[in-house]
Amino acid sequence: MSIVRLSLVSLALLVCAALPFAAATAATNTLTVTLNAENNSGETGTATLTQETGGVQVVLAIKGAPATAQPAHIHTGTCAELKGVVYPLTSVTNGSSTTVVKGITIDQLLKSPMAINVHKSASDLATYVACGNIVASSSSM
Ligand SMILES: [Cu+2]
Repeated sequence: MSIVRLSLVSLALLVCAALPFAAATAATNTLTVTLNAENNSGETGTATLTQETGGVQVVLAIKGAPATAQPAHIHTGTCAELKGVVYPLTSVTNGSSTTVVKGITIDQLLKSPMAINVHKSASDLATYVACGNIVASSSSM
C-alpha cells in the first residue's frame, strides 16, 4: 500500500520534472537562413531548412543567379571565416537548389557555427557569390 503510494508520488514528480525540459528542448522544424551577396555578385536569397524524418531538406532560392550551375555547401565556421565543407548541396541552377541532407537535424546544425555558401562556378570555387550563417531565428525559440 505505502509502496504503491510512494510510486505514484515518484511518478508525479518525474512527470513534473520532465515537462519543462521537454518544452525547452522542442525540436526546430523549420529555419530560414538569409543569403547575402558576396563579391558584388548581386545574388541574394534564402535557404529554407525543413526537418524531415530522415534528414533536413535545404531549399535555396536566389535572385540574380545565372543559368550556370553554382556549387553550394554547408560549411563549418561563419561567412566571415568559412572552414571546411561538411555537407555538399545540389548546385544552384537558375537560382534554385533542393537537397535532403540525410541523417542530421536542424538542431544539430545549430549547435556549432555553420554557414551555407554558394560559389561562382565549378571552375571558380574560390569566388563566393552568396553566404548566410545558420543561426536560430527568434520565432523558433
Ligand atoms: Cu562551399
